[in-house]
Amino acid sequence: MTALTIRSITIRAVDAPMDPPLRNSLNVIHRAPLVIAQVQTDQGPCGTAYAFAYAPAALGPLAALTRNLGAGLIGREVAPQRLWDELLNANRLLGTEGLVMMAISVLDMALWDALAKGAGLPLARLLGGDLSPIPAYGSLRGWGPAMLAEEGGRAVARHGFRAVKCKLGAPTIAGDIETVRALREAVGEAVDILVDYNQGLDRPEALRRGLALQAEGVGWMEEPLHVTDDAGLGWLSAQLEMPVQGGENWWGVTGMARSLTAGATDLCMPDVMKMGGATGFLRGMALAAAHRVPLSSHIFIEASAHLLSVSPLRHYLEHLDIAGALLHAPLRVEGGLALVPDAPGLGMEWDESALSAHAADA
Ligand code: SMN
Ligand code: MG
Repeated sequence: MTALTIRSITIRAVDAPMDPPLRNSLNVIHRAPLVIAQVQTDQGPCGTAYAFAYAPAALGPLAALTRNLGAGLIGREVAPQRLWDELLNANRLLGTEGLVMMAISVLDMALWDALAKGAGLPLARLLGGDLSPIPAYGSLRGWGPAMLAEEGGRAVARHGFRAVKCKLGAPTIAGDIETVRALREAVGEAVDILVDYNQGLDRPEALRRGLALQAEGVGWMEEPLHVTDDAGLGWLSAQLEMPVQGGENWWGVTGMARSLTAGATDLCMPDVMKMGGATGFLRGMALAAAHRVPLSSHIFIEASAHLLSVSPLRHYLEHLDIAGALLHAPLRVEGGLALVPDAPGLGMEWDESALSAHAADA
């Protein structure tokens, strides 16, 4: 295969509705502000990927930063691992967390997409994996017993999930238990229930709620404490038989290494955007395997499906689709398994009319 070189990089911003909205104990996310990168090569293949800016206020700055960093790559070979190291090193003084890492990630994923398209292979195959379907769980968007029971029952019936995840963090333990029982009633005994606190508890409350949830047979307790409280998370996991899950807010391999070394979590679920794209995620998967910590993904279902196909200690793909409405063919899940698309690259084809309908100035 001849080398690909970067001719141009186009950055677009879209601000689509999050439908239905994502609710958790802290807020409701109504919008999906996405930055979309397109890497056009001189040889023809064009790679693409997206980043999730989270807040509309961050959309313009993230698009501008991605555009500016991308401008420095024009004329270079599509060599994502080499360019990743260069970008990280070049931004050491600015700092490589937050928007900087998010911008590097979306460029990195688009470069990998171009490389795999150039090779005529799905990314999973380019990385040495295969297209075996990946176990997925349904990540629910609602809040409270009634909404979650309805959504959970529908998700299991539609996609055949063997596990579903809901957000917790009601004012009292009784409120959380009520939610878990309503969901159990809707999904049945055979489906694992996973719960997510989005860093909302303090240590004593996390232990109290953890013991109560464990008695309900909950499969994991996600982000019970602040992401930086490695000592507290390690302490909690030693008290509970139910696994403590976390990692979606680790920044890069360095952030992940710090928590894993501290024994802060039984299970992990790094986020491909906060890890630094496919390159950062690949390095993180090796780190998790060395620590013997099973690894799941966090949102970004399209890239994660390919990456999990080469994960040594693969657990679950989180199925929470934030870009599907903008694609011709969203990632499919059947019988609780995510199907890795048999198409070159990541297998994402944008629906240009949907992108235009939600285009944002940035
Ligand atoms: C989550 C966080 C941010 C965006 C979407 C979802 C959540 C999860 O913590 O684990 O799904
Ligand atoms: Mg979470």
